[in-house]
Formats: sequence, C-alpha cells, structure tokens
Amino acid sequence: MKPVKVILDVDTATGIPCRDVDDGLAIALALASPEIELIGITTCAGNCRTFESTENSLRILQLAGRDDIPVAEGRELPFLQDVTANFDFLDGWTHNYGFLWKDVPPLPAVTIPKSSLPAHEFIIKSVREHPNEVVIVKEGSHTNLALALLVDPGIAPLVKEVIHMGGDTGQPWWASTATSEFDDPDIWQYVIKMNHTYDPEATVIVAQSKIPFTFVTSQTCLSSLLRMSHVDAMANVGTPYHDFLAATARPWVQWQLQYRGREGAVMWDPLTLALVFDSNLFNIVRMRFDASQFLSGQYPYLYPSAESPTVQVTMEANGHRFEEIMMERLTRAL
Ligand SMILES: [Ca+2]
Repeated sequence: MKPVKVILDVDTATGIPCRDVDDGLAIALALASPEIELIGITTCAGNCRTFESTENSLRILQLAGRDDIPVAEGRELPFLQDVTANFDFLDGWTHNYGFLWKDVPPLPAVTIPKSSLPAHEFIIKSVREHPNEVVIVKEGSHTNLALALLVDPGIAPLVKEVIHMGGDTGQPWWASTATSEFDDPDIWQYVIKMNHTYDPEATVIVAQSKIPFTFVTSQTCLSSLLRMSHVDAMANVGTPYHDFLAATARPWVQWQLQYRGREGAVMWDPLTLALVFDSNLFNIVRMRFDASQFLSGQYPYLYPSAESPTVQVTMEANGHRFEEIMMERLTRAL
C-alpha cells in the first residue's frame, strides 16, 4: 500500500533538561514506519519555544541521516494568549530537576539548515501539491495550521485529515490529580492542556475548518508508556542515533519513576502518530466539538452526538500492543 503523506507538527523538546521527549520519539517512529512518508516537519511551541523545537527536530533528522526531510519553522507566539506562565513553569522544571540530566552527553551541533519557508507556507504548498493526500499530525499547538487556513482558506477541503494529541471528553483526568510537587491548581493548564489551550483560538479555527479532525485524548495516551527496559533496548542498538534517543529519554523516564509515581513516560505523541497506520489500536467515537464551551474553559466541550458529529475522539487505546509496535520500530536500524 502507498505510504500516507504526513506532516508532523511538533514542539520537540528532546535534549532540554526535564522536558518531554515524546515529540522526538514521534519523529523517530515516523521515520521507522513504512506506512508513513514523512514529507516534512513543522515546528510549534508548547513544551518548548518554537525555535528550540526547530533545532531539536533538525538534530534528530541529522542523526538519523534524513536531512532530505524539510523542517519548517512555525510562529513563536499564539494568536492571543499570554504564555509567560507556561514557560515560567517549564523553566522551573528545568531548573529544579536538571540535575537528573547531568549524565546526558553534550548535544551534537546541528549542521543542517531549516527550510526557507515558514511552517504555514510549507503546509499550504504541500497540501496544494498533494490535494487530499496529506495528513497533518499535530503534536503541539494549532497555530501553524490555523495561520495556513487564514492565509489560504481554500486548502481546508484539500487536507486529508488532522490528527491531534489533545482534548478531554469530560472533566479531565488531571483535575483530580494531587501531587505534592504542584501547589498551583491551575498549573495543569500550562502543561497537560497546552496542546489545545496554548493557542485555543487556533484550535477552534482548525476544529471548525471541516477538515476531518480526530482528538487523541490525554486519557487515551495514559495507556502507553516508554519504560526503562525500552530505553535500554534502544541503547543496545548501538548506533549514534539510537544512543542519542536513549540518552535523552533515560532521565525523563527516571524522573517519572522517581517523582511522579509512574512506571514510565507517557507516549502522548508517538501513540497519536500511530493512528495514521493502525486505527485498530483505538476505540473511536464521533462527537460534537463545542467551541464556545471550549473557549470559556468549561468542561465538557466534546459531546456524544449521533445527529451532528463534527470530530472523532479516541476513548481508549491498546497500550500494550502499541508499546510492542513502538519498540520494534524504535530499535530497528534505519
Ligand atoms: Ca508534543
């Protein structure tokens, strides 16, 4: 079967102390998946700043020997939101837990260039070159595609599908999460919710564009972990690329074990990407997205709706099976 053309829109924080490595592993999973033709990476903000995502994404492609894949840099700021608190919080993590990263080797210098096109122009060009063929997997905020839709609304019917890591079908799981390290009850707003609330106006533009849209909810993603045994398996491959993936993931997994009471690091973004090539991993329902409820910060904003569904939403995933698939691919020689 012909591989699916994918643009991966990522906030790749891989290499920054105490930031999630899942975007980088989603890139790695895409590179190792024969069902996917990764036609480009666009960078956005969330887990890190956009320019950091660009550099971190380029580094992974460079180590993988895939500098043929363009990396187009996105907008640094959301349309309206003040994101100061988001980065203050994330910088606090880096400051407080950075000591766990002391054994990570220095990051290789990035020598390959980013694309000359900004992300939204790259999206427009790609969709117009390949009408009804491009799936955009959005692992961070929606700013880039929203901007593309504002500049060229005619691309909406030409995008095959948007798959988005984010969304909650009711009161979100983290609302009742009590962890001693987080004293600020609003803090999850800046961490877990950020893929869709980092730039909520952009989320609404994309979700209402009539492009087929699937939320891969955070609840779904909790099923799928990167465990220390997985990190060891990547390290055992022995290439500089796999060594890098393992070395950057190891302290993040260690932090989950030591400070968060989890058995591994949640594979939010790799699991979301897997919907491109294996929908059987997921239980998917059709729902209605309520933009005004969403913009007002109220729950729920995704409703079961037989009459007028507007989006698809994953309710659960086979995490065990996904972990097997992911690790078979992440330990494969490129
Ligand atoms: Ca992400």
